[in-house]
Amino acid sequence: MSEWWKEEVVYQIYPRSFCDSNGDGIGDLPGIISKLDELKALGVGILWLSPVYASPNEDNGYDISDYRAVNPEYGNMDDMDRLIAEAKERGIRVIMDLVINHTSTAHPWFQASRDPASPYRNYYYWREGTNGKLPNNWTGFFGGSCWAYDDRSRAYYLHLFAPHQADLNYHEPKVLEEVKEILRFWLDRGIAGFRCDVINILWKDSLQSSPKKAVLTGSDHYLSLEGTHRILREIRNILDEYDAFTVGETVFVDTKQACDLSAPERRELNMVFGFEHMECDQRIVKWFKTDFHPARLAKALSRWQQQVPWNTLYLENHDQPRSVSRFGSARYPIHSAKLLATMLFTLKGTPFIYQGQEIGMTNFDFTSMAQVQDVESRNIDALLRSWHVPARQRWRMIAPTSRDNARTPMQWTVEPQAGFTTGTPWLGVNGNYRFVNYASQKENPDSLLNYYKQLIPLRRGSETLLFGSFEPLRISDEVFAYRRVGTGEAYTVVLNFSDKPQRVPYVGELVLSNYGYNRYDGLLQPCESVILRERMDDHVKTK
Ligand code: TEU
Ligand code: CA
Repeated sequence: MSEWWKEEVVYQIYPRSFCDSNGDGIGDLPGIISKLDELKALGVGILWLSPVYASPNEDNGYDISDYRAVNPEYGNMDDMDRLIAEAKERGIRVIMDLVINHTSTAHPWFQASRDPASPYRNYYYWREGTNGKLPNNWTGFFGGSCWAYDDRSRAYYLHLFAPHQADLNYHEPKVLEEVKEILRFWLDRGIAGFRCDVINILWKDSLQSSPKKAVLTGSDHYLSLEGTHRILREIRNILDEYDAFTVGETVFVDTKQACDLSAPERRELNMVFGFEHMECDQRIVKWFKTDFHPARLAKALSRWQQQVPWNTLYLENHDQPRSVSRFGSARYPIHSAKLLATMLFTLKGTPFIYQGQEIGMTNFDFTSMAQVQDVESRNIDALLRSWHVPARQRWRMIAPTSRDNARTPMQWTVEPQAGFTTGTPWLGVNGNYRFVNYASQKENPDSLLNYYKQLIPLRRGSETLLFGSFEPLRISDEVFAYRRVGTGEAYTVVLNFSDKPQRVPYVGELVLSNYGYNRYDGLLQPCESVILRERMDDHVKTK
């Protein structure tokens, strides 16, 4: 099997918010096709589409009602075929989101399963509560219980996410057989692989109650269990027939579990998304934001770099606030966005760009819950309200962490609605599009976008940046420095996360500074990042 996915850069598209071709305010497949030249120019080799399947959109496509149909809001199967073909012409592979932990409750399987006599009954977890109580005490990812009652069934069904996302029951062997056919359906159309949604929680070993936990009571019954490993190996057999690629979204994994899920010899996933570095600014996941400490981010990343053979490198996706708002300096936003990009493309692993990250899109400018659509934010808001938390306080907790921060429409131009649509966008456009937009950055040689266009070929053209080993040099709240060592050469990357100049002892020939400098003397400007190169023969060991 070739490992083609190691050298590529992935670009994640959230279709609803990327580009609207017909003025209905919703991004679509023809819109994506119209931007393929831009993606090619950026240097992207893989496009990951968040779900475009038929869906009632309770969770914007992560609630699928037909795995073999394109959501008409986004286009039709011809558009999908055209996207795959046009991307291929430009050397870009398309991967899809595979959401198989749950289906929409609108899916025909679920609708049939509501009848206790149906052959589909066992596709889901139906349980009667005992003595008017819920079947167990588990809590869901979006807050509250994960059981919903269905009158027609006179029973509860399990949903680890929203009530409209019913968990599939993999104890029923037919479920995996269905999934395999869905995989073949898309692989035969030319899809190059899948990003696998919450893939490490498929197998539930039992539905017993669990000891109460701060986050997610019950998770000991489904996190990365042997049953899941077995399913992943079966799926991999099919993927290997097509030389296809998988990246697993794996929740609550440590480096050991990440290795178990992605080690090549185990033949499960090719790589996984860990979350530890994304939790470095959150005390209780999602709910309270504390200050960002660069050392915590660097420490988490370093540990993963050293302990996991091949990483995903990401700072954003459709579930996370924008990286420049989170990890960047308010005084030096552009330099810090470039610094973060420097880090993204010089660590070891496959880099993922989330749409808009390459132009430094920021968190939304919404001022109240009324502008938010995300089901997770709305659930958390309702839960906090039920605890009598005042509205202002609720907003202060939700605004910085809401998933809608990442979902505002892509900012293409200075035209109304940022050129995303000629109609009314489904979610508000950030007012800063007048100065944060693709078109103006394309023209400006010093822009973030053009900095990405320098970094991507730099990584691609260097065996050392692609495959060299990783060694941390310094981890502090001011400076994160590390070395990538290859044959005959080494790169030293120095990132000054602070707003103050920093003197550092590292040496080497300057390859790239995010200030555009062509001289380096060991003194870094605020939020300056440098990539230095040394040939091994003139290599002097530095600390
Ligand atoms: O996310 C899984 C997941 O862990 C998230 O719920 C995460 O806890 C939260 O969003 C962090 O803010 C995946 C998808 O990426 C997400 O969009 C879906 O809502 C979810 O699965 C259910 O399919
Ligand atoms: Ca549209």
